[in-house]
Amino acid sequence: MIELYYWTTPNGHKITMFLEEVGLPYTIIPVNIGAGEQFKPEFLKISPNNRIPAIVDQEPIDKGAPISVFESGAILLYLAEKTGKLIAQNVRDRVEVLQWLFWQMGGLGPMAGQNHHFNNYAPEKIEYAINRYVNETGRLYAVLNQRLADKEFVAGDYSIADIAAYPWIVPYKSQNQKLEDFPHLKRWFETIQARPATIRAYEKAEAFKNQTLDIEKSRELLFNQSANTVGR
Ligand SMILES: N[C@@H](CCC(=O)N[C@@H](CS)C(=O)NCC(=O)O)C(=O)O
Repeated sequence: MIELYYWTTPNGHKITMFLEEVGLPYTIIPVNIGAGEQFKPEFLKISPNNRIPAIVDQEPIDKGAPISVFESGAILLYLAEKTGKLIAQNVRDRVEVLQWLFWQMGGLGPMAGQNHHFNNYAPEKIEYAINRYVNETGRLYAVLNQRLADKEFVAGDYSIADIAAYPWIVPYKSQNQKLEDFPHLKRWFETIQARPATIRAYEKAEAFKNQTLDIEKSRELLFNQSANTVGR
């Protein structure tokens, strides 16, 4: 059984998408990041960066003690290796998956995240920051679009590289992007959106959607973190 520490955000959706796709049994442990649950000491033990997602695998393949993993890319890779699914086994196709997985983790995720922040959450509209992140998000969409011009999926067969990228394209409107500008990306997006596992993963999120809290309090918790939040 996989214990999934989860909230209804793009990085959370990555892991439910994977688990639904491969049919590995899992249980969701909600971590309401708008209510500060990511700072609970028991969560920090498995996710020291106070971010979701994280997992605890109660049945690792070596039959040893439970293994905990944080960082969505590391979790996807761990689960792909555990199951032998959604990652190629031969060296050439595997490195394709890995480089696009890392591209998402180091580029699309962080840049789209800052785009969301400065467009939707920052208390002031800072034109320079908004332009910087909207343009960079657009550039990354174009890179993905070009990659998909002659491929059904990012790295050949459907893989953790697609799963990592998809949830960051879902909120394209709030990133000030138009899918019509990226036809190959649009085709890829609609193909993944229609997968039964994707539909199930996003349905899982619905159960938690009503747990909205005081928006100001949530913003204070999420956007005023510093070294003092962590301690030294
Ligand atoms: N690089 C990390 C990013 C995780 C991340 O930013 N998670 C957000 C939700 S998508 C979070 O937990 N935020 C809580 C906070 O900022 O305190 C990953 O991919 O797992």
